[in-house]
Amino acid sequence: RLQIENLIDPAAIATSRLTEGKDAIAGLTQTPKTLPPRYFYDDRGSQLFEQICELPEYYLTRTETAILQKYATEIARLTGACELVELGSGSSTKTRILLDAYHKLGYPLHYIPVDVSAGILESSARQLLADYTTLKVRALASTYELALERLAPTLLPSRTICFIGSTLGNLTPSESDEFFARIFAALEIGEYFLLGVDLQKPKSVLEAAYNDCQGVTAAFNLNMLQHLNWRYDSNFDLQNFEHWAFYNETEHQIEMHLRSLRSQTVQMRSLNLTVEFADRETIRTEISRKFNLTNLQQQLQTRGLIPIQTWTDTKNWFGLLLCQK
Ligand code: AVI
Repeated sequence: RLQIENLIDPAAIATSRLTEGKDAIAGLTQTPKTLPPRYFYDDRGSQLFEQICELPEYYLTRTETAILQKYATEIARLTGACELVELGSGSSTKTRILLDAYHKLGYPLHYIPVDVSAGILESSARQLLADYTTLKVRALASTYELALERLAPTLLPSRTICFIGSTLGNLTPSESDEFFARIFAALEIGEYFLLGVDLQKPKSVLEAAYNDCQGVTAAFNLNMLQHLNWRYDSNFDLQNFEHWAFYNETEHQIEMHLRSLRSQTVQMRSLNLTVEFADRETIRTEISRKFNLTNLQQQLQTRGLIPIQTWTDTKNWFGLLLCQK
């Protein structure tokens, strides 16, 4: 019942080695400096992210889970029997709520988790198969782009592509437009897109979520430098940087930065790059956009993904949208 495909094939890996690090070079040689959030997720970073999801201040995971628990049956009734594709499936924890709902309605369970981390993909798929005896899994170790291009025709009456956890917020507006176009292209008319997003709310709540008391988010942010040290044979001294996160009210986004605590020079040997930092200069490591539901619904509609139902929690902190092509 388990099929695992690695779409990050040898040819693609060979090409990615050649281009590997280009994004880091581009980000660190521009002003202001940036680094792509993908560098958060080495093994330690992925563990720290799981810890973030449990933090009292980080309401996102808890709130989305509660919405899913309340409305999963309604979602399953609306879509009917369908194949579930999940982009960025990670540990697949929240997906279980959906699988339970489809199972209770007597629908067959076909699940296609997509994740760049083959390790977590395989272990969570095996665990799911042990727990759901009728489940069929086709796990794709892949980027979202490749996976969306390679979805085979579904054997069930419909398909739902799930993109939950507010990962959309980590894409810039132009990247999300491009992403929606890819979703549209991957769906047949009448098929579904389930999207979970974090919503605009008071600055104090948002800033607390990215500046937790235990310092887990700070460790997650700083770990990016550790990751770059081993990946690119670099010598970032973590003592010389600090975590800085704030809500940019004009752009409606949390920005995470790493701030240099002195003027310093860093060598990134395998990239052949020397990076100079002024005292207090920052590297922006992530944006996390906070959405207005009406604007987002309009944007999806424009992209041909028609929102047919939207659910939120009692505080209107998080939104779950079911769209249909
Ligand atoms: C993965 N993503 C939705 C998280 C977020 O909230 O934007 C990443 C994160 N960054 C800091 N804390 C969590």
